[in-house]
Amino acid sequence: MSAALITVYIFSALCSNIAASVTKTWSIRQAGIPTYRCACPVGFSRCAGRCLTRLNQTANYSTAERLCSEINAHLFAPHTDEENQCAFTLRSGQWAWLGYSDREVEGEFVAADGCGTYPSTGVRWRPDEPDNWLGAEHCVGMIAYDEWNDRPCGDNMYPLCQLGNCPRPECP
Ligand SMILES: [Ca+2]
Ligand SMILES: [Ca+2]
Repeated sequence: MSAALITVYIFSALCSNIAASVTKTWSIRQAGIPTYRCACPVGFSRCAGRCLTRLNQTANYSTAERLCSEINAHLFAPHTDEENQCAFTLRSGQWAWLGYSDREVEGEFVAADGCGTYPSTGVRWRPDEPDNWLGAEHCVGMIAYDEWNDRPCGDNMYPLCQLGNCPRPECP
């Protein structure tokens, strides 16, 4: 499939999702039921329909995972370009941990939200990444632009946390 076809496909899928979400929200409002399911708790901001926050302390990867879980969240695993831009904005120029790691199987980057894996040949990687440098890089950070890099899990970065697992919330 060509890149153009893939783009059209993704765009179509996004549009149909948005249309379904808008219809759902409208229906809920019509019925007079509060739309609290679609609001983010205090401390989280909404971006691309996700409830996200950047913690205010750096930590290694396993501690970052724990800190997110302490607020009933997990490390943010962007799945779309829009979500990836949310991560870029949220990190505000700081090094930040994302919810992907290949700690279990080298080269298989598993999403922290349970929504599958991201290929090591994907477009979100920084050029020449992931390189598993010195055989010791198994955790994914965003440290330059909006690009991903596999890094040693012992690095200290700001955790980006996200609410919600698979299946993903239906809110727009
Ligand atoms: Ca690795
Ligand atoms: Ca690397």
